[in-house]
Amino acid sequence: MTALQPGAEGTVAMDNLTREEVGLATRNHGFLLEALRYPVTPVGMHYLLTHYDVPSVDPATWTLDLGGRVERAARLTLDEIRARPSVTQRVTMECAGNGRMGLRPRPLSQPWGVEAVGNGEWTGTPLGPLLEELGLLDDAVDVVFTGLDVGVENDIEQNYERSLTIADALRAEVMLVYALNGQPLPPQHGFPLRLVVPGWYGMGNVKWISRIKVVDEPFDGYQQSYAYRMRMEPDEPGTPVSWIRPRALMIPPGVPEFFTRERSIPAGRHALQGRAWSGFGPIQRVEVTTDGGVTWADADLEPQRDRYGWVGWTCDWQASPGRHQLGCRATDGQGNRQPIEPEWNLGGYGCNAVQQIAVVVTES
Ligand SMILES: Nc1nc2c(c(=O)[nH]1)N[C@H]1C(S)=C(S)[C@@H](COP(=O)(O)O)O[C@H]1N2
Ligand SMILES: [Mo]
Repeated sequence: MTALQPGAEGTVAMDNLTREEVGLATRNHGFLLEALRYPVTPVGMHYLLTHYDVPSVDPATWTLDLGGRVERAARLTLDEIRARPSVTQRVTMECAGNGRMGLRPRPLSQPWGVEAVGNGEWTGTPLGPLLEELGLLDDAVDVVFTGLDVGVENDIEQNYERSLTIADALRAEVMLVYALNGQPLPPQHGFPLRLVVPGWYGMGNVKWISRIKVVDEPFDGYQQSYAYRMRMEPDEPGTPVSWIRPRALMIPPGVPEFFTRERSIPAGRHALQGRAWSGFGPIQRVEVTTDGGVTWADADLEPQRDRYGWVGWTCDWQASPGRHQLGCRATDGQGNRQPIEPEWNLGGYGCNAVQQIAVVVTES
């Protein structure tokens, strides 16, 4: 591996945001916490993360190349893909770096608060049957998805590329997607075709796919074998980032001050509400604190409509005058519960510490 460049994974900062982080943050927006009110996130409010540039794609000439360790390679047009069996799923997508800004020292990358999430209604065709039709050869190991976008990371020029093992690629929920919330994919979300891997952090959902290649050795591309690894030191191999850890978010109550975003709300009874999700299993429990984590109350959960989509929760709050520190935490079906403090790792991945919201309650 080449030496680390400033801004490559493995460089950190303590205090003020750098110019580069702010530059990334103006391109890659989070969603708006008040948009938690919508069961399906409106397209323009879904978070956005693009490593390089949105590529220019001509739908008239675009094709998807399928090949490698298969019996029958194929080339499909968008119309041919759309003519295949279609499925629509609500899936909560979250960037693996969500929550990164809570770390000290702070890994230098896209500086996410807690807003790198959205619950989209994705329409596409299941990947598994398509791979079966191609005829996977016995020595097939990984399926590599190549995006049309090109850039440089850690001195390496590359197309954005990620792989799935054959077993992961054949999961029934994994799909090739051409529509979001009933509209053709917008350019920034991967037009004309992207991968959606329900339950996994965002990096696996390759946008602007133009090639799917089955390979007979574990794929070792940059985004697979170097980036998106849980590790403490740059020269450790680490473990791959995959399933989304549990998280609950709350619609910040009351009204914000313009610049500080500090909240104020009149004393009285308020219904706190939000959403929770986890890749590991259905949400079992959401707890709410209004005293900075001293006491926790159980929120009421809506039935979980979609296995990989978020679930709504509400919790009554009798707000008394003064300053209050609000928070919420989710526990999933495998017993994973959000920590109060994020666990540090070099890339700043999987930082699912509880969201904290300071609210000033005024005399009503
Ligand atoms: N081709 C390509 N696919 C990509 C990316 C990218 O930069 N290029 N970013 C990944 C990351 S890190 C995330 S979090 C999600 C974001 O998807 P969205 O922008 O549609 O929300 O896309 C993933 N797929
Ligand atoms: Mo991401």
